[in-house]
Amino acid sequence: MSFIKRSFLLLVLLVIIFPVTTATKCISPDLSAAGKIVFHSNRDYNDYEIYTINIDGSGLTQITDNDHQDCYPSFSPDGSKIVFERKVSGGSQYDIYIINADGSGEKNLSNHAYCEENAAISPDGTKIVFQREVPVDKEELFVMDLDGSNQKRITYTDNNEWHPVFSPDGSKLIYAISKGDNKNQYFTMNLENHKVTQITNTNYYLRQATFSPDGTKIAFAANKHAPGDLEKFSIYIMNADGTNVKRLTDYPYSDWCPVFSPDGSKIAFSRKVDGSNWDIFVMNVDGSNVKRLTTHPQADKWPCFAGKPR
Ligand SMILES: [Ca+2]
Ligand SMILES: [Ca+2]
Ligand SMILES: [Ca+2]
Ligand SMILES: [Ca+2]
Repeated sequence: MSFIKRSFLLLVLLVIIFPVTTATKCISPDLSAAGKIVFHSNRDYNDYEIYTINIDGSGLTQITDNDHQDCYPSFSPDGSKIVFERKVSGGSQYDIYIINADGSGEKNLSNHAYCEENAAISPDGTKIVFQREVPVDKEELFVMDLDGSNQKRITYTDNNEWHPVFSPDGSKLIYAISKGDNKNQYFTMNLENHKVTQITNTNYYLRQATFSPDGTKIAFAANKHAPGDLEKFSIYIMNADGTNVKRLTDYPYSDWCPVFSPDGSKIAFSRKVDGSNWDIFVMNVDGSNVKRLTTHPQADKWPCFAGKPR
């Protein structure tokens, strides 16, 4: 056997014995779900339902169909499940639900008299972080297992903690704290020691921050270009430590809720296209090549990619 053949065999054996481990511990996305975006819409002119669509705008699929408000969906990392929040018809508060991406197996995970919102699944697919409106203390962050068990409260403050999402390696959360000044500042929490680090200190309002898949950047919506105007948000990007803030979109109405594609090359977001109608858009990560994926006159909002759970 030649040296080259022996070396190749050795390499194959090494890969079999020591599989390449990714630094992020992410589960490989299901290829059938790759590029899919989940969002909520009231395009049936009733209450909100959950839908999915492909990144090229094809394959629109309705996932839920009921009289309840189903909204703010997030994919699991493998694209097989969707978490979302529901306010039942006639109800006054939300619960966190999970459903299979084909619409089967729906389950109420929080089933609690307080309002639970903004659920996001961890990159290893085992935990869900969410916010619960705890009376007196206002919004607090909780984590639970994917079946709703082991609910644990992880913040105890007089401020509102909200919109939590995991970092791509699952080691920390990024989330907003609102101190009643109508601005929001973003913080990270190390999930091992619960150390909290403030990463923004702005005089403008920001919301919906999310890490890039490699953890080096944070995309968010903000009105830095029009402080005080809550009708004029754009998509921005910054380094993970809060430095080097750059504006990516420039539109007369609001752009909200940026999310990275699993390969980090694209950002999907929702845009208020004409002052009332919202649609789902996708662009390159540098803000170029903006493409509209939905065109329905009703609201289409809150995109999230399969393979990058918010
Ligand atoms: Ca509904
Ligand atoms: Ca509830
Ligand atoms: Ca709080
Ligand atoms: Ca629309």
